[in-house]
Amino acid sequence: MNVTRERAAAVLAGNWLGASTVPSRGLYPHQWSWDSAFIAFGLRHLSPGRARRELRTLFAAQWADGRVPHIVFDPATPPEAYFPGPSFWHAGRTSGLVQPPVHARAVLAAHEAEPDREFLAALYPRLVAWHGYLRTCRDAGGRGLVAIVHPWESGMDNSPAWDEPLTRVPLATGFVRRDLEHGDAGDRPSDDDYGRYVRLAAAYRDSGYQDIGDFAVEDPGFNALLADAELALAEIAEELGLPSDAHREAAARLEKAMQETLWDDGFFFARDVHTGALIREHTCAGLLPLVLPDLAVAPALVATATGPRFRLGRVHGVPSYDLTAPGFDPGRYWRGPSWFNVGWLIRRGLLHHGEFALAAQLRDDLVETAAETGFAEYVDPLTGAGHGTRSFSWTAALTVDLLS
Ligand code: 2M8
Repeated sequence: MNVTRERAAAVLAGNWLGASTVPSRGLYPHQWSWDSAFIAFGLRHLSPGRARRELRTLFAAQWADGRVPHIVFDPATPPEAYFPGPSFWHAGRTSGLVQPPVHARAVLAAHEAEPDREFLAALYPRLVAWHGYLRTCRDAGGRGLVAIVHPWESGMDNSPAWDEPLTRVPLATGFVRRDLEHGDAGDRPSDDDYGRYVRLAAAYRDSGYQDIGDFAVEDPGFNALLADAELALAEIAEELGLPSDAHREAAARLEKAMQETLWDDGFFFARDVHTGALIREHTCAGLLPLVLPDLAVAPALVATATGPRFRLGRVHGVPSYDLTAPGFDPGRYWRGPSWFNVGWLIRRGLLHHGEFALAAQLRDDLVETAAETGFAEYVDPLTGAGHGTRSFSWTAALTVDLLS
């Protein structure tokens, strides 16, 4: 076995709780939704049974309305280990927010690693309900696109694209940030960001997790991943001998709506649902539609990715934010650093669109950077230096996948 793969497997073993994996032992001591999907992509090569278990555990916490919660709290972990913990959410063992829907692809990949019809049949209706919740309850703009109601739902918490819509949200005070006990303040979101996150989450909680509040944004990353997930669901349906047209049509509708309403000047931008305006920040979320195999504008989007804003192929990974923007910060969370899940997704997109040399280069860089940084949470795109926590699960899992 390759040494890096062995080290990555050890990280995943160390972060395994028995039925799910924590993103990291100190900073994120519970189960996170999209982390678990990325983790399953790696686990399937090491232990397909553990990959299935990871996903089953997450979906066991699915709400009756179909939403898959963004955090499932581990009952054995002290509640004060993470803020906001279980008592904040008033939602039993879970939070009430969601995260990008990468799960259908992960379920399909786990099945492909070791076919298990019972697993597939059990997860299929849950995935249908999950996507159904997003498409119906979250179409706040009426454009056929999902709106996220909190920056945490994008998975890219302090993305510069959220700065403008967040100006409407007052600051909460009187809480203690547990994240700063584990992370360097310069690598994490600011106190002002946190104040707004907490206020927004509390307002959503107090509405019974129903009302679209001050923050509602159509994120191209989230919507592209949902379209891709619908395509994966179509494949799952076919595998089960069920009709799949509705899933392919849902994917096509999402792609059309993104193309018609979020695409401008060679890029996919987020839209602020309250103002109706595009948020003209170039973040890595706008590159994620590359995961869609029949994306007509792929050549133009690849040109943006390889151009001065992202310099794909000439920096480490895929920068989370425009390298030419005055606010670009190579070490601060989602405001510049390269994240491994994004690099892994973009590599898949490059393969779809015939960019084989660039995809191979990105793969080699991701594996090398992951190994050199001890599976860092994110890295400086200009130097490759690690930032955030180390022994981070999705970095390790996606490295296993790239090496398998
Ligand atoms: C980060 O988000 C959480 C809140 O959900 C946090 O900052 O505490 C993000 O990077 C998110 O994408 C990720 O899923 C989560 C756990 O790794 O951490």
